[in-house]
Amino acid sequence: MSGPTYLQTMVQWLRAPALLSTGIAVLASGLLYFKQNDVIYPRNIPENARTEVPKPHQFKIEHSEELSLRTPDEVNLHAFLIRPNAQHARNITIISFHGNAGNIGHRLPIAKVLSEDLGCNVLFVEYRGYGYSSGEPNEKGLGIDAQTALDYVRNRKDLRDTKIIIYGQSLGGAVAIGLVGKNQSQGDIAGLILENTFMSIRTLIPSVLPPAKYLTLLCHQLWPSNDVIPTIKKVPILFLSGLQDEIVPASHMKGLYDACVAEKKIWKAFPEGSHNDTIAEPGYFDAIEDFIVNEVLDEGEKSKSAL
Ligand SMILES: *[C@@H]1O[C@H](CO)[C@@H](O)[C@H](O)[C@H]1NC(C)=O
Ligand SMILES: *[C@@H]1O[C@H](CO)[C@@H](O)[C@H](O)[C@H]1NC(C)=O
Ligand SMILES: CC(=O)N[C@H]1CO[C@H](CO)[C@@H](O)[C@@H]1O
Repeated sequence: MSGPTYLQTMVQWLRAPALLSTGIAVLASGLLYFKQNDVIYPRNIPENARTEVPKPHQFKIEHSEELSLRTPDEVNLHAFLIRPNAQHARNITIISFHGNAGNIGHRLPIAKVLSEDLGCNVLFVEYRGYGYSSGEPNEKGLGIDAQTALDYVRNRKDLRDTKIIIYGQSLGGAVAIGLVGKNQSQGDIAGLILENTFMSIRTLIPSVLPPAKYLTLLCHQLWPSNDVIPTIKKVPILFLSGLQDEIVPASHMKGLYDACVAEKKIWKAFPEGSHNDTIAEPGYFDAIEDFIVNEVLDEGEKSKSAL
């Protein structure tokens, strides 16, 4: 793997800011209804997250394009498309939805491994209000952003005949589940990968902070993944769960797994993985590669190994 050093650096960064956990405390301490978008979408953490988005060349990523995707409601989404070397390329495009802080540049080490080591095209999209994207984040808007990213891949000549995998970490898992739930009927979404995501925001609040239980009704950003996941039938799903997750208890991933009735569902737990660093646990990318080879590619495509 070419990416471990970058991944370690990325994990160091992810450890620094206080993310959802402090967010929940703020939520509970009364700022509640009007401030919850700032809490659930801390797009200004770290401090320079809206002004400095690291570029692919800083991670020695060779093939990349910087894109601006226009949504139907006229928001400009900043995105990177990372391509594998032609001789290693697989017939796959991964659309990645990020967690709730930072920007896509901070997560480029992940794209590097997925493209260079696993041979996939990778589209990293920055939600509205994050990084260089315009607009303000909210549940409805992020749903439009996700749809815009998928439609972009579906309409782009050199990507539209690839198999699409939707990959979401933490908040991005909820975005990914919502998108696949709405768009599975066309049959071009070949896989869904979820990492350390929650069953819903309302169920997350009491498990993180029991006294806040009664506050959950004031929560207007719902992200009801537990209701949507049972509607996904034909798309294979990989669940990557860090059992030491201190922000989203691992019981949420297990709950989603249990609620899942997809024809293929794969469970992969990382006993030492916490919310931020499961990505750097041994076997993480192997699990993704196994999923791609066993559940996503057609028989004829399997022999063309990317490695
Ligand atoms: C992950 O990030 C959270 C929030 O910033 C922090 O509280 C926690 O200590 C981090 N976890 C690890 C294992 O570094
Ligand atoms: C890539 O996958 C698509 C969608 O399954 C399929 O139609 C196409 O034939 C595949 N292309 C190659 C070169 O294997
Ligand atoms: C093919 C398909 O199912 N597309 C749908 C994806 O979801 C959007 C938003 O709900 C619909 O407008 C599309 O028809």
